[in-house]
Amino acid sequence: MNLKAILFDVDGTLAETEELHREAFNRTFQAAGLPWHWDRPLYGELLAVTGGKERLRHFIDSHARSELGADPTPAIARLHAAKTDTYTGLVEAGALQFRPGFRELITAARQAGIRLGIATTTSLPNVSALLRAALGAEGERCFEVIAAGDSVARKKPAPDIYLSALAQLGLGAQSCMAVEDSAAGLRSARSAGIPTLVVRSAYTRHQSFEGAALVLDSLEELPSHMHVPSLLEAAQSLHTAALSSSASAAPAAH
Ligand code: XBP
Ligand code: MG
Repeated sequence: MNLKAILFDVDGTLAETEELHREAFNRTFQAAGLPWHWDRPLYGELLAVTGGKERLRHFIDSHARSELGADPTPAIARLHAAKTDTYTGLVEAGALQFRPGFRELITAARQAGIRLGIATTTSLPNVSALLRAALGAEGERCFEVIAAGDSVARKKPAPDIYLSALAQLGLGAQSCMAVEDSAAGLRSARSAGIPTLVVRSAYTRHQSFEGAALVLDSLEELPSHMHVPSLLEAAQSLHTAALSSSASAAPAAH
């Protein structure tokens, strides 16, 4: 089966975003007069909870239960909206760029008629700001589907966001490939049945990635791993290899 679409995660995959998310959370806490500061070790632990609102709720439940009263839900919504404004402002000011190879892969895939989608836990305004900053004013239009944030009931590691992207594309899982950076993202994509390339990021290098088609530290390593000259050919070869290894690993049909 040929590769028909590539589905990209955003945070950690297209760009190393998590330090900027952390900065935006901390600026928001300070502006709200809250005595909280998320340092790197703490944020590394908090990343186990995907989704900014969910992460905030988990932090409040585990570290700051008394500070927002009996029902923290309205405060979480306000804080998260302020954090999104801060984060998108920083992205628009040029704080992020794509990781090496992603722009090239996106360009080559578009030229070859391979469809592109996004499947992410992050909020839609964050995706839009990054795509515009990295790819120009028309950046969002490179992607036929942008499945993001609260558009599904369950965030990664549940498969919902990938299933939503597949449904919008009208494609089966095996004709696509996902690109992820985290164990939660890999689980989400694999639970949806999609062969997955992992490109580890700053906060995910220590995680384990059983079930990935391949694990790299940079997308630029992909062509040499697949013994082909270009990123797109490498993605296509990896997809073919992933399908044939999953077929050979499947129990024989009787
Ligand atoms: C990324 C996330 C996101 C961001 C924050 O996970 O968990 O929550 O950290 O974004 P993944 P919001 O890369 O697996 O999709 O604050 O907008 O939720
Ligand atoms: Mg990610």
